[in-house]
Amino acid sequence: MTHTGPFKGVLGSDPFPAQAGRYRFIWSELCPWSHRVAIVRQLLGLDTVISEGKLNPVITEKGWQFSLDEGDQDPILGTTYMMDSYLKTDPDYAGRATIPVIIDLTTEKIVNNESHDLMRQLEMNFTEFTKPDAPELYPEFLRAEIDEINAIILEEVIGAIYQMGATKSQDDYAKQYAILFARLDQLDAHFADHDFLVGEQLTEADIRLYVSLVRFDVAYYSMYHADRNHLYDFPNLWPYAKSLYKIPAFRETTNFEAIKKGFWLNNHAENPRQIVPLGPDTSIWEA
Ligand SMILES: N[C@@H](CCC(=O)N[C@@H](CS)C(=O)NCC(=O)O)C(=O)O
Repeated sequence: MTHTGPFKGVLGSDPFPAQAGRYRFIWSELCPWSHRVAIVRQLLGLDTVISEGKLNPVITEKGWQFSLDEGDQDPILGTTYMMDSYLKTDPDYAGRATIPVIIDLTTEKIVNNESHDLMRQLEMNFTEFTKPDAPELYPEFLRAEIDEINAIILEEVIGAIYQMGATKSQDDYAKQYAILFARLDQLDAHFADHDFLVGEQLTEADIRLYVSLVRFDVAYYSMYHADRNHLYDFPNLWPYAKSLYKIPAFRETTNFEAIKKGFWLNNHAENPRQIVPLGPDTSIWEA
């Protein structure tokens, strides 16, 4: 965690000390990168310490907008677009205003805009504020294994899915499809006799996998043609995903309607008619 640059501050270290009420987490339920930070925040009980602002999952021509709030403004920051905070942090900023971010309310500037950093900083630097029964999501004795599986998930699950969505080459699509389903089959076999990805406990690796699994049937299966089978067809991966969904921090941050709207309405090339599918039936997650 030795990043530099205007958006690479470290929460919980000078000049951004861990403090209750000082920071605001900005995200959208559509976004898997946001979702993983949202789960960490709630799982650790930091939702009482760090407030949240939610953006509309449907992006506008001016980027992410606070149109779920009255007056189309974040009630604390008074801003309309995510870009407003990027420009407040760096007036010359010319890149994309991505989410998630955490904002320092004393300056209304962004501390950090990288979900990997935000997860780790909350896990490791806010321990004085975490609830007493909070899980240790990146325990020292499992770190090597967690790092290894995180890299695999990034490349062979999320990475393969996004490449399948982006490529214009049939061969490349087929290659990524093979990588993705080989990995999902391997994970399915793993969960035949394990409850978690690493060790005997919930870790951040499970959170990173969950945010892809929960989007699989409602978005990736049809939009990115990740369609060899549904998530619910896997004998072990499906019960594993549902067991995570039973945990309030996972379930309460999962909004299938927002995910569907975001994926289907933000991808004009894939969905030129702008219809949001009514299926699949997501009530099966509750069973
Ligand atoms: N590296 C970033 C990536 C975040 C990201 O790609 N966010 C997407 C939404 S899921 C975004 O804000 N895209 C807006 C844009 O590209 O304009 C992270 O993991 O935090």
